[in-house]
Amino acid sequence: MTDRTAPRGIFISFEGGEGTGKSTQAKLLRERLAGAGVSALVTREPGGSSGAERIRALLLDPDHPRFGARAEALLFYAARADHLETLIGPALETGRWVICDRFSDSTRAYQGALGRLESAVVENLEALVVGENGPDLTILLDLPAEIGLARAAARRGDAGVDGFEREAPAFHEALRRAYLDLAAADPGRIAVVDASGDPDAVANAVWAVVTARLASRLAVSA
Ligand code: Z5A
Repeated sequence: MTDRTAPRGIFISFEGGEGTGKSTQAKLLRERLAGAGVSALVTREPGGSSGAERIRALLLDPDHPRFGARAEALLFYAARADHLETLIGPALETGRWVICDRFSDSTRAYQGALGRLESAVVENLEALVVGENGPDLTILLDLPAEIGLARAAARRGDAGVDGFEREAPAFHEALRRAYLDLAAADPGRIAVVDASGDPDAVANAVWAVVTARLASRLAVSA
């Protein structure tokens, strides 16, 4: 049942390059929050809602080369609009917290910085689609690209790779730099966490950030 008296939930996104542990940490954070009495929904981008998952299939089709940066940005934001309207927004309205594996900073890093799409294009789409409804807190999992790529390759095994996974190691190292630049430009929202430890050590570091930055909301929600 919808709780219309609850304060709006908190929106947290995880960002970082491939294999930095975003999906792993999103689930571990949900468990920590549950232990603190907070119900959180874990979702992902591209995708999350049924319409956005259909756009994800287009974007990550292993049999199709990557779209250009402009077309990709439009598709990622089309998926994001559906995700926000049908899943994230309604969950936050009922007081549930939302943890999202990637969000707009991925477009800023991949299509903006790496795809060389003018930042004005991304920020206009951001204003149109997201506006004031973006994450309250973003956790950037930082790791040398070669470690993330090795983790992702080990998990993938013999499965096929999509166009993003085919990018050269230098692309992934430049991506790391782009993310760190985004964090430096918006330290009030983006917290950088060293993702090189084992999953529990990284989860402890993530929890330290969440409790420090959202202490008042945790006390209210628990
Ligand atoms: N993209 C974009 O270009 N623009 C956008 O706006 C958006 C996305 C939203 C989505 O790919 C692609 O879309 C992505 C960016 C682009 N391209 N790439 N590359 P995806 O959703 O299929 O994949 P991903 O987002 O890159 O996530 P990932 O590669 O699946 O990695 P992860 O979620 O960061 O990591 P993980 O799945 O938690 O862990 C990977 C493996 O490492 C796994 O076996 C774990 O058990 C292991 N692991 C996790 N943590 C650790 C630690 N701490 N130590 C050791 N091993 C670990």
